[in-house]
Amino acid sequence: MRLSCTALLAALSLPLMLACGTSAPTPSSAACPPAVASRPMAAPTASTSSSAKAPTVEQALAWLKGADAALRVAFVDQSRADWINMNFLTHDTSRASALAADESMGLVTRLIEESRRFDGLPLPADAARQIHLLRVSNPIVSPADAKERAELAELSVKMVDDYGAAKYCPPRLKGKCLELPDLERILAKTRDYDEALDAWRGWQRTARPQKARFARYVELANHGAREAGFADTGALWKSGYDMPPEQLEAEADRLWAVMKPFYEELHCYVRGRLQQKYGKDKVPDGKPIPAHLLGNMWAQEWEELFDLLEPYKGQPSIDVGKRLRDKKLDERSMVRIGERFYTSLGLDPLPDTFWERSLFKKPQDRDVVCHASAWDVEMNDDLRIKMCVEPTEADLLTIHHELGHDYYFHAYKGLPVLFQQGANEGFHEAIGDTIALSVTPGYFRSIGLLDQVPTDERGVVNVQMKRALEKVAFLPFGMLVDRWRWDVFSGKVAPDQYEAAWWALRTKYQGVASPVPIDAADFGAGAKYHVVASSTYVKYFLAAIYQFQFHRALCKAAGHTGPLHTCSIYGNHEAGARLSAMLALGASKPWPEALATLSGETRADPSAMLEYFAPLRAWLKQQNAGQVCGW
Ligand code: X8Z
Ligand code: ZN
Repeated sequence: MRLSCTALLAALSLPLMLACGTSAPTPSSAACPPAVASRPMAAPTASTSSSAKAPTVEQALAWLKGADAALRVAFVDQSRADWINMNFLTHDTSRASALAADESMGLVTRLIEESRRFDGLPLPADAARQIHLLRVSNPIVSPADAKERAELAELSVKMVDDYGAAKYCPPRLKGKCLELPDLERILAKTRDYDEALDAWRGWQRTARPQKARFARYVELANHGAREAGFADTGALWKSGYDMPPEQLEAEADRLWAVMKPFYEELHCYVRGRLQQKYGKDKVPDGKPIPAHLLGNMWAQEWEELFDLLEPYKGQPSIDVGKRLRDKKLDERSMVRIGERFYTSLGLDPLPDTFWERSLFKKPQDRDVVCHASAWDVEMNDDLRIKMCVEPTEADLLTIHHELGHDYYFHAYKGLPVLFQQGANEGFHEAIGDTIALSVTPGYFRSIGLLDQVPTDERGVVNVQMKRALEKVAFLPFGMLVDRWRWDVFSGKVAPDQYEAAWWALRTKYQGVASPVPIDAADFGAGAKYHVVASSTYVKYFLAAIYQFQFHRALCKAAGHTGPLHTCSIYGNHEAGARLSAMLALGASKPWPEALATLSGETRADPSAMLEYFAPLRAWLKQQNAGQVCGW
């Protein structure tokens, strides 16, 4: 099942990394034996026989119990293999991961097929929901054909592994190579057009060999999705939101339409400042911004440019990164800071095994997948993160993000496996970010990471600008990654158009342009982790909206009365209890019900985000007066 940036690895992002050791539980009922023997995939099954007579509700429930047990075993096996692989990228760990993926995909495909027998039965709501989730929660459903399944598993693992091990070796460095974190650091720090271009281009190039693999993966994944009854893999992805797939797209459009004017105002201001820095020949009026100038490999978050974009100079510093470095806080200490926020809400401390088993620091002696992720390998509070932490404010916030996943895992660990997911995928992504919204300058001062808190209007605008460069700037990228994949999966975009379609979307939504001529041999989309890792993306767009809604609700529960941007729920147990109640539901209820437990609302509502940023928005409007905005 899909889950966050959890381990899902290779393609099959299972819901959670389940528990219960290696010996598999036995299905509980002999009346309608599920296709799940002690090792998933072990034996042919009676239940797939179409000649069986109509099953009963009791048989369906017994089957579900067996399915739950078998999924747990398969997911734990896969998760463990993925953990090892992503922490030690070698030929053999990759093979082990692919074999585990093959098994768990095979199991899911078979269970989906078997579950058809129960269609039309008057099942209890919980059981019907589990069967629904079985069908929609795995981003990749393998074809029934064993050869195709093995090929899909191998391709999926190979793409992630190559992403993790990719390097750019510029001739000028004479054999020394740069990895993604090095290139990201260059983009964040340099203000030299050509140096940024070199780092950006170097990384883009690494994705070229992935393109043919990805095209084949699309064919195979679509084959599986169609066998499972979906129009294509994109339709499968859009089916996980308790609404028809087309409605999800319309819902994303609705939210984007509300937020777009704000994004355009921010874009306008940023372009103006970049013109001052680089000149109008490099950053022309009325045109998209070159994609390598925004301080981030994908131009998805722009906060690294804060030094260039700071509205008011001479305000108290809000640069926590410098203090982290001055204090020489190591990776573990940074994660402890994150944990302390959650425990201040009355949530449990992380288990000892979290500290023993997580990866916090980029190893020097081997390749790993550095993209941050959160795990529960044994689905039994075996919480972990895997992250190449750097002493920066961005990474401190990402730690809060990842711990949000872990606290979700922890809250729902007692539920049936198929409920061990977020209320929807966007919820999973929103939890840690909701907490991070309470990581305010005032909070940083209280833990000794800032000396002074900006209080006057100018200081507030500075703080808001920094947040908007992260949150508002992100919105269009959050939208477009899956728009591109939906079009690829539906066949609207063929492999020879991958690159052109990618840039068309980036220009349309983000207002950024490729700094080099578009070349069909490139694979810009494949230079993004989630694309090669089968990790869905529109969840982050939704999460960006939800988190402000969650924040507003938790602030209300905490008794906060001032403007939303001044609220921190740090230390508030009432807010913690509210949050925990929603987390504990997992995916057991449709997401509007989960939302209602937290906020009383049943719809995504961008008004909270707009309310939060009201001071900045008013300021931007003044700044942009008389400017020609848009692209
Ligand atoms: O992938 C992530 C997290 C792990 S779920 C670090 N994020 C997206 C990205 O990096 O592209 C968080 C924000 C968007
Ligand atoms: Zn995440």
